[in-house]
Amino acid sequence: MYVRAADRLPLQFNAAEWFIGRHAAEGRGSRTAIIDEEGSLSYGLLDEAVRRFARVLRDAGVRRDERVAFVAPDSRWLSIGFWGAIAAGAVAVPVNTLLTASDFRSVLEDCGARVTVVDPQIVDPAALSSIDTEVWTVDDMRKRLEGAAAQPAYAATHRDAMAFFLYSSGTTGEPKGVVHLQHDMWICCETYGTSVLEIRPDDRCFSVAKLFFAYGLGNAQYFPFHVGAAAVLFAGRPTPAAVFDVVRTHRPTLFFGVPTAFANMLSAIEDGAAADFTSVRTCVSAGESLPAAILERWRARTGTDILDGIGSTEICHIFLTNRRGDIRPGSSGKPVAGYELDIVDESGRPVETGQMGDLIVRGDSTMALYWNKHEATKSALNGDWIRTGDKYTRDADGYYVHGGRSDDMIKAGGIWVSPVEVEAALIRHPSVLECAVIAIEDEDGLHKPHAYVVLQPGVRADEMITFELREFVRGMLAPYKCPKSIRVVDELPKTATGKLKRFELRKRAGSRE
Ligand code: 3UK
Repeated sequence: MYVRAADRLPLQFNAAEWFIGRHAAEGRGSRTAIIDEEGSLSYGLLDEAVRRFARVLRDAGVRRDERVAFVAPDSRWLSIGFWGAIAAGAVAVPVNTLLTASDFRSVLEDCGARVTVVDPQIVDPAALSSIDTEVWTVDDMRKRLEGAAAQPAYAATHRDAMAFFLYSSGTTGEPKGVVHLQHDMWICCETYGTSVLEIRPDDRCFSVAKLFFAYGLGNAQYFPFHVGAAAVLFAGRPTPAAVFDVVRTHRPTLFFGVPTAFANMLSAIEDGAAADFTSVRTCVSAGESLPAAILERWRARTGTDILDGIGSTEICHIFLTNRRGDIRPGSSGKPVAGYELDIVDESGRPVETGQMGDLIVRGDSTMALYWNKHEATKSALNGDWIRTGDKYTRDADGYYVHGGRSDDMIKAGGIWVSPVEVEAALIRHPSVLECAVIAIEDEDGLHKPHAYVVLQPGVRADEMITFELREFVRGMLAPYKCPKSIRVVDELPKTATGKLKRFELRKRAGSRE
C-alpha cells in the first residue's frame, strides 16, 4: 500500500533530471512542455534553459542545498528558475506573490535565500534591501541566461536531498517553510497522478491555483512533466473571464480549480458568460471542501465532473479524493493508493465508523521538516505519519467527510487565513478594544473571514469606524486576508479563563444567517 521512494528509486536521483532532462535525453525533446503568453516551449528548449540557469547559479556562487527564491508570476521563467535551481543541486523556493513586502522579507530571511528572483511589479527590489540575499529581476535572469553555457549534467543529488520549500501559513500567520525532498514529487505522480488523474502524454493541464501553491505546482508542473505532457501557464489574475479565455484558446484536458473559483465561474456562466469546457476530461477541486451544490450546478452547466480531493503543502499533493465514476458529492472520497489514512481520537486510537476524529496520513511525499521550526515539526510528524489538522468522519462505505479544522485556521478561496494574524492587525487600531475573526459561510457554502470588534469606551459604533477599520487592515494585510465584514459588538464570548470562544461566535453567526 505505502509507496516508498526507498523501494523504487535509485539513491542518486535529481527531480529536475527526472521531470525535464529525461524527456530530452529519451527523444521527446520536440514535445511541448509549456504554453504561456510567449507561446510554446519544447522539452528540449526547457532542458537547455534549465541547465543554463543551473550554470548561472553555480557561477554566481550558489552551492548545493542553498536556497534560491522566486517571487514571480506563472510563466516559463518561474518554471526554468524552479527546475534550474534543483538541477544545480540548490533548493527552489517559490513564494506566494499575493503577500505584502513585510511578508516577503520574513520568508526570504527565514529560508536564507542566497539569490532571489523577483518580478518588480510584485515587489520592488528596494523593499528587500535589508535582507541578506542577492536580488535579480526576472529580466536580469533572462539576460544572464542568454549568455550562459548549459551545465552539461544535472547535479548528482541524493533522492533524499532537499529539493524545494513551500511556505504555508501557520496559526499565528507566521509562515512555515515546508521542506520537500527530491523524491516527493515523484511519489505524488506515482500515486495520485497515475491512479486518479490518469495523466497521459497528450494531456494539457491548466491550474487556476498558481505554481507557488503546492496544489498548483503539481497540477501545472510535475504531473504533466512526469509523462511528457504540457502545462498551460497564465500569469494574470484568474477572473472567470480570463479563465474562460485561456480554456477557449488552449483547450486544456485537465482543469484544476478551487471551490471559490468554480463558484465564481458558475455565477458568470449563469449571468450569461460564454464558457466552453468541452476540451476538459476532468476538473479537479482542492484547497477547501467543495459544496455538493456547486458540483451539481457545474455538472449541469458544463457537462463535466469535478473531483474533490484534499491535499496539503506538508503532504505535497492530494492523498484523499473522489474519482471518475466514484463521486460522492460533499465528501472527500477515499484514500489515494499509496497513502494510508486513519481517523484517531485524542489518545491516538482509531475511532468507530461514523465518529469524528483527527485525520492522520502516512505517505512518502510528506515533508521532511518545517525549516527552523523544530517544535512545530515534532508536533506534526510522528514517524511516517503526519497529523493534518483536519477533523474527519468515515462512513460505512468508506467515504471520508471533512468536519472542519482542529485549529481555528480559515481556508478562504483555497488559501490559508490565520484569524490570529487578522486580529493582530485590527487590534493595532487605537479604537479597537478587542476583536475576533471567524469564517462564515457565504451563499455558496464557502468560508470567508469576518471580524467582530469591541470598540474602546467612547468610540461611536457607526459606519465611519467600520470603514476606517477596513482601510486600516487593508494597509497591513494581503488583500485576501481582509475580513469581508467588520461587525461592532458589545462583547465577545469568552471561557472562564478569558480565552476567546471562536466556536461560540461561529455558532451565533450560523444561527443568524
Ligand atoms: C484544507 C481541504 C476539505 C485542509 C493543497 C491540494 O490545500 C492544499 O494545501 P494547504 O497546505 O492546505 C491544506 C489544508 O486545506 N483542504 C484542502 N483541500 C481540501 N479541506 N476538502 C478539501 N478538498 O484543511 C487541509 O489540511 O494550503 C491541496 C494539493 C496540494 C495542496 N497543498
